[in-house]
Amino acid sequence: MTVTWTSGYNIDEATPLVEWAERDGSNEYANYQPGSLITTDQLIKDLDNYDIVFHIGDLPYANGFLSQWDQFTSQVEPISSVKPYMIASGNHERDYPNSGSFYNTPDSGGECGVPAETMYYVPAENRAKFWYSTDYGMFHFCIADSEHDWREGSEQYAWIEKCLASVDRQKQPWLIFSAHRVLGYSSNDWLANEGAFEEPMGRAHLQKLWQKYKVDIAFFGHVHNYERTCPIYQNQCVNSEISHYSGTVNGTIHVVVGGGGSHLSDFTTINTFWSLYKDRDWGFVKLTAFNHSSLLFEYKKSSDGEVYDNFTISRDYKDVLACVHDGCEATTLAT
Ligand SMILES: [Fe+2]
Ligand SMILES: [Mn+2]
Repeated sequence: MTVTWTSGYNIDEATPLVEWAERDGSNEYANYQPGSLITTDQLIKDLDNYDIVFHIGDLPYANGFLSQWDQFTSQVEPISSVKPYMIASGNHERDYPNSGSFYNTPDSGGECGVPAETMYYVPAENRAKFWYSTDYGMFHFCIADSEHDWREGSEQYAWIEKCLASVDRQKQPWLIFSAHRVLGYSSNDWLANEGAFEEPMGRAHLQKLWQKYKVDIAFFGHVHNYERTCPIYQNQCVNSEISHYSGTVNGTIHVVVGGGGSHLSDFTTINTFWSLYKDRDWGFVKLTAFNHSSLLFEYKKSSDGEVYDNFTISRDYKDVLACVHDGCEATTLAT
């Protein structure tokens, strides 16, 4: 089965590619979404070749203008009418001062998540807390909500641990974590300027869970570009392979896939050792699990639908169970 990922449908105003993002050619509110059409069109073209889509937050950037939701839902309808169209909560769906969002910013224009959680179904226990798990084929997905507190001790942290711990990797060997904001790694310039290469407090709280439960890939958006890291454990690259992983991978691969269409984000000039591939362009990722032991990851540009970055993982169940680094309890033969 195959999964398609993207986040942020919007525009770089400098690009000559397209001038607006409305399918009917009408004027664009805030001229913010032109780049989204090429991503949408590639996904429509490939419709017969994937089973489910994850659009991980910042969908129409309606920011309180509901006509933008009408435009967006119509734009993606050729996809969402025939495939599960799974979303995550982004700052532009949820955040507003004093509304309970983790970030006290006005980014949702007062929507506070209501249109998003009403229009799109997700199997969350409480849709106002937009985190959920779902099994699909050979994948187990834990979709977190970066707009609500995820730190250790929070309700969401307990849920994330429960979600990761509950996977039966004989049935779902491919374990995927995702959230809108970059809680893992990004070489984006503003995150680099803050010195952390992530949202503050992301890794500090969640890395031990990704490690303990052996998350294969963590996907993030919010930063509007594409980037893939080496397999990481405790801030270190733990596998020197770049494109064909076999056996125990040893760490989690982090992917920023935020180039769904919004204005693009620049990378820092700092050389981040864990970064294997960067692209400041619109694009999306396609995951294909051929079976329980073989996975293909492809990053495609929205402009031409061609693959620009890819890797494979080949491994057995025993490789998933293998102890890595300090991940298993220390034992001795003493009785
Ligand atoms: Fe965004
Ligand atoms: Mn965002």
